[in-house]
Amino acid sequence: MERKIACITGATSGIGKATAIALAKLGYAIIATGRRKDRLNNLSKDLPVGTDLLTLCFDVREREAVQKELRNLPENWKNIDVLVNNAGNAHGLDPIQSGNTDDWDAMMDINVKGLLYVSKEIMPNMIARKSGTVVNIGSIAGKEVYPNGNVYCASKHAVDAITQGMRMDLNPFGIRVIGVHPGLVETEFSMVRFKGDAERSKKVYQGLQPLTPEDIADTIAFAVSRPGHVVLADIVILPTAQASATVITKKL
Ligand code: NDP
Ligand code: 8X3
Repeated sequence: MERKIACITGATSGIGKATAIALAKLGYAIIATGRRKDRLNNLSKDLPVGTDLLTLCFDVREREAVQKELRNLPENWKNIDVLVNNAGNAHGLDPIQSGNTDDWDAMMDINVKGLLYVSKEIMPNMIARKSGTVVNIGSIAGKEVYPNGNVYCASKHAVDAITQGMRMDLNPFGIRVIGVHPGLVETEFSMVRFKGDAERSKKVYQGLQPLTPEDIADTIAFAVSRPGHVVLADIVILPTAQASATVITKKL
């Protein structure tokens, strides 16, 4: 197969790491990004033997760092075929009136602006080649709002809006834009949201069978491997125990 390149942001854990593995299994060369250098350095051990891997360590919030890393890709890594905008997280779960402004900044800066900064660097090459697939990881929180989810939900609603806008604006260039909106997936997500409170994080997934990062990665791999004339535009994926952002059946 002709060498194809997938760039996955936030590939150091959870959905991003599972997606790197799933796309590598499809034969993609992988650009994996994240802030934790040790995780990036160890990633190759979890990828299929022989995977062509380039790791880039940067914070998606830092516009200049994003530009520096992505504008200086080695020549044979410039033609990215698939971009998975996955880096993101929730910070806190508080009523709006007692929300922490640093948490608000983090969510808007990472989930929304970070996705834009990365996309801005990668879209021109796709446009020039009139080819490419962008997968934006939204959330059920981008389709519905739940109590105390306020700013996280706003950030993911913004991802949904940006995804729809990208699909329209990139349409003349034959670029596919896919929105993937998961419900509860057991990853490091809740540990980040609850700032390292392991007990509280575990409770989120107790009494139900949550999705695994591999469930989402399989879906992404399926979506990107459809024939070029097919775009799975908008995918909501929930665990069976979850009917909506707020309706969840737990057997405790
Ligand atoms: P994880 O916490 O396991 O992974 C988050 C990834 O994002 C890590 O690789 C992390 O890498 C990266 N990341 C976070 N902040 C930054 C930053 N500032 N700069 C660069 N990379 C960053 O969580 P998930 O795998 O669950 O989350 C992945 C995506 O899926 C997120 O967008 C999340 O909102 C979304 N999602 C998650 C759901 C869930 O229930 N888990 C459900 C719906 C959507 P590092 O720390 O090394 O920088
Ligand atoms: C993550 C899913 O419901 O915890 O986006 O917000 S939820």
